[in-house]
Amino acid sequence: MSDTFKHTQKTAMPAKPLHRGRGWGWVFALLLVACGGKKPQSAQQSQPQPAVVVPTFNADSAYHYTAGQVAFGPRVPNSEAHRQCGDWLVQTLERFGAKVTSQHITLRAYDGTPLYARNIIGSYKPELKKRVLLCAHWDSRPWADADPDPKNHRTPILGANDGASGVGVLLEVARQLQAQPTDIGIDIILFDAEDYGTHADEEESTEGITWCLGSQYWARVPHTANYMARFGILLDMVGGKEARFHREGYSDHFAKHIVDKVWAAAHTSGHGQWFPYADGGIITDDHLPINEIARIPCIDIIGHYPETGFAPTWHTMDDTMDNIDPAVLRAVGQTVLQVIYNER
Ligand code: AHN
Ligand code: ZN
Repeated sequence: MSDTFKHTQKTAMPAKPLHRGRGWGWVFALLLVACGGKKPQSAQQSQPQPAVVVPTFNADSAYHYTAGQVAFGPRVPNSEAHRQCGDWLVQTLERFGAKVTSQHITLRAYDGTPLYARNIIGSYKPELKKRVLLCAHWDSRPWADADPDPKNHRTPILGANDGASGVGVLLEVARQLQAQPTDIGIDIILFDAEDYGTHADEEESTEGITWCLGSQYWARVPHTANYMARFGILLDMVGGKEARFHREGYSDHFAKHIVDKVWAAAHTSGHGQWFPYADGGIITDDHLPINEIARIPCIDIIGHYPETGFAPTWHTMDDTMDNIDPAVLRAVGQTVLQVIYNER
């Protein structure tokens, strides 16, 4: 159908417009000569920019990629499920056309445990200088230390929301990037060892952050020398039922212009109700080393809840697929697409 329409349009046009076009063309050429070959200012400004077509985020795909990670079981560093999920993430990004780099690193947890960790970076248009960084953590917490039942305080969690949701959204973004490339380069960074921070029963260290170990490493030793991006967006806990996204404190401190840009994009794309212009408090997360160490302005889109701040399933046995809402994944995913397809 559309082929026929295009064909009809092409063949229906010629005679009159061609003639008229040639006539005005001479006048325009004379004008150019008269102006010394430079187009007048007003003509330059009125050049129409081709309209950006932002692709439609598929929330069912993002949900499926979230479930795909959870199906491995808890992705706790040093476990078999963690190893297997890491391989699957690399394969999936490669299948979606990214150039994938892995940083295999041994990190030291706060309790001395060596963590055999892996940061996974999927790059699109790696040759371009104009870049945006999108990130999430792919590991899950080794303990349900916020579970209402103390018997679970040493049991690993599934981390459907806390970990898998952000990665699920980014895998769907990767699929979209393969189908329709952006003008700029994109790096999707999946950080490891975010959630091996101090157990709730123990004293939090006063020197250094025990969380975000993978991102702290990457911020010191990026996957390419002298790496730089215009800005970064971190997704954390972006699938929980009833979530809202408030402006996070470090994001507003280090990258207020990016928070403004992203919140405006949420409203433009019709998801404003999920992104109120409200204060979400300050949260130590993977965006902090990216701002402080790598010096890239990076914001955190993180689910916010009225009483607790974090989701009620946070670090509990209830952080399962049953508590993931595709509508929340969509609000975040479509907003991210709205931002990156408008960068040039
Ligand atoms: C702290 O609890 C210090 N930061 C929250 C970062 C986090 C944990 N994100 C997901 N899990
Ligand atoms: Zn966590």
